[in-house]
Amino acid sequence: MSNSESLVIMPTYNERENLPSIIARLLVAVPDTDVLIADDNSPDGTGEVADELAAGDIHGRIHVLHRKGKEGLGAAYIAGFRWALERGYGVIIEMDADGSHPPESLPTLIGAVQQGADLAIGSRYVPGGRIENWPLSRHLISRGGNLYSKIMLGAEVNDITAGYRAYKAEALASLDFGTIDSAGYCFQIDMTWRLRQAGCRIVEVPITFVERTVGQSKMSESIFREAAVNVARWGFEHRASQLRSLFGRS
Ligand SMILES: Nc1nc2c(ncn2[C@@H]2O[C@H](COP(=O)(O)OP(=O)(O)OP(=O)(O)O)[C@@H](O)[C@H]2O)c(=O)[nH]1
Ligand SMILES: [Mg+2]
Repeated sequence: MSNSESLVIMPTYNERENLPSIIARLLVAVPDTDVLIADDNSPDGTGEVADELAAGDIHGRIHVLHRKGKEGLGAAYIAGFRWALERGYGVIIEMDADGSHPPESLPTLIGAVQQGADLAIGSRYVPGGRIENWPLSRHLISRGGNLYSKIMLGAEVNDITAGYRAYKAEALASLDFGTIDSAGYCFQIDMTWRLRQAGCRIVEVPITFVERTVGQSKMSESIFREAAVNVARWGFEHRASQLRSLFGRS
C-alpha cells in the first residue's frame, strides 16, 4: 500500500510531448498524490518517457502500466481502476494527459470526494466552468451530446461526458467492470449512469477545460456513434424498467 490516499490515472496514447509538463504541474498541485500512467504501447515512445519520469521521481509517486496495444480509453481506465483498488487508494481520479484538464483543480475534486461525494465531476457546464480555444463545431458536439444524454437518460448531470473526475474507491469497487465495454467518451457516460443507477452521490465542480495545443485528438466518428447508440439503449432500458415497476412487475 502506498502512503498516498489518492491516485491520478492518466491514459496515454502518443502524448510524449505533453506528458512531462502535465506531470510536473500535477506534482506541484498535489504533491502527496500518486500517478499511474496507463500507456497503450504508444508508437511515439510515450511509454519510455513515462518510465523516465517514474525513475526520476525520488518520492516514487509515478507508476507506469504498460499495456499491449491501443484498446481505447475505457479499457485503459478499467485496468487502472483494478490496479488502484488492489493497492488500497481511497480516491481515484481520471485525467487526460493532453493539458485539457488543469491539475490545479485537483485539490477541489479530491476534496469533494473526501467530503462525501461518490463521484466528483470536473464540469464545464456549471457556473464557473469554462472552455478555452474550442471552435464552434466542438462546442456544438459537446453541448449536443450532453443534451442528448439528458433527454435519453433523464439524468441531472450537466457534463456527463467529462473525462476529468474523482471517484470514491468504494463506489468504484461496487461496479462490475467486466460488463463495461464502452471505448470512447461514452465510457464516461457509462460510468456516470451506472453510479447514478446505484444511488451514488454525484457532484459537479467547475473547471476550465483547455483545448490541447500539442498532439492529435483521438476523437472519431466511431467513438461518436458508440455513444449515440449506447445512450439510446440505456435510456430505453431504463424507461422500460420504470414501466415494469409501474405495473407491478419486476
Ligand atoms: N491508453 C490509452 N489512452 C488513450 C487512448 N485514446 C485516448 N487516450 C488518452 O486519453 C486522453 C484523452 O484523449 P484525447 O485524444 O484527448 O480525446 P478527447 O479529449 O476526447 O479529444 P480532444 O478533446 O479533441 O482532445 C489522452 O490522454 C489520450 O492520450 C487509448 O486507446 N489508450
Ligand atoms: Mg483531449
